[in-house]
Amino acid sequence: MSEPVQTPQTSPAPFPTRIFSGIQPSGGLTLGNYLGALKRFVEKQDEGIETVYCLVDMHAITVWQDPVKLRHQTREAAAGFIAAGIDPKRSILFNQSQVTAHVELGWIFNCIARMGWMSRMTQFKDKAGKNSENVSLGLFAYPSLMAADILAYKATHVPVGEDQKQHLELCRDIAIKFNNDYKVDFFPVVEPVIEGAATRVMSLRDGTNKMSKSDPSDQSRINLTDDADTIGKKIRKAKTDMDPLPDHVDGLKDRPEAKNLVNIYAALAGHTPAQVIRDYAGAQFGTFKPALADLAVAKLEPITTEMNRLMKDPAEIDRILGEGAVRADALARPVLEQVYDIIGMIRSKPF
Ligand code: AQP
Repeated sequence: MSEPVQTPQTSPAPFPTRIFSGIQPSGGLTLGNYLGALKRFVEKQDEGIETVYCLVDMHAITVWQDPVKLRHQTREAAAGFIAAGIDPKRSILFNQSQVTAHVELGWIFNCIARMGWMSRMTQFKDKAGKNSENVSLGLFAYPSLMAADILAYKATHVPVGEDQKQHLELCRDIAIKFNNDYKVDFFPVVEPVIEGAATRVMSLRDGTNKMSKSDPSDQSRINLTDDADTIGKKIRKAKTDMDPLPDHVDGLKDRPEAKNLVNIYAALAGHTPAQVIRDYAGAQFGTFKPALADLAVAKLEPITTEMNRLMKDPAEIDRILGEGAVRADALARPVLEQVYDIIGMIRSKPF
């Protein structure tokens, strides 16, 4: 039996609103990453909230990454963020390995989190599959490093897709247990921000599986680097059933592929799924898929074009990430030093 999560002895002190989120550069960014996370990152930045965004390369290596590809994917993801609207002057944008506070706090959280909590993480179970004896220890500890990413900035809100909800609950448990164990109101209890019509974009080949950058089938996803022709082909070939679209959203209930395409349309158009159904009630996929493909191309092509332009100057991307890392470090290091003090570590090294 793992230790139960205690309720805080005192309620956490009010913390100023700060957003943190991250994406793993473990492949090219997908439409799922864009609609579930990146689009929301831009909206939060544009609302004028303090935003800290991270390419979590240390998380990416919890499964094998080819070093040359990892470096390319990290730059490409940074280009994707900027092309989608992240302004590195208004948001802090950096890669995780350049700010060592993440792994230092991650280790401390490994000593706070309980084995039982980690064993219940469905993402670990999904990724480990039948091979759990053979996956990295880092994959098991992934959620405590994720908690460190967030809490190193005392972030209060974390925009994510639906799949990250359980990890954020664990982040809350870690913050509560730390505050309780050390009798402090030090870490905020974060709120997940899971918004929009496509919080869980599904595979184009199987409406019951999440669209994922590491899915072996490229046909299962739309990549932010796909050109108009490829996007059109992937949507036209997307798995669907034989029925026309229903005249009410309830009619999508047992039709995962149809529901996925309607949700994608809604999220891209900034509508609700009900509005999409109103416009396309009774339409065959032969009509709906080309309309979705046109919309996807119209929304994604400007991002892809800008990403390609940015990728021509990798040194500039590295400069932006380095500058972001300096700003991130300035926020995270004092938090970590306070943590060392709270937990009783001697910090006497002259600087
Ligand atoms: N299909 C999705 N629908 C909605 N949101 C999604 N996200 C990922 N896939 C979808 C959101 O994107 C953010 C970054 O995810 P991540 O890269 O840290 O890890 P992930 O969730 O494991 O994403 P992938 O694409 O499936 O990566 P791999 O294949 O490497 O594991 C998160 O906010 C996530 O919710």
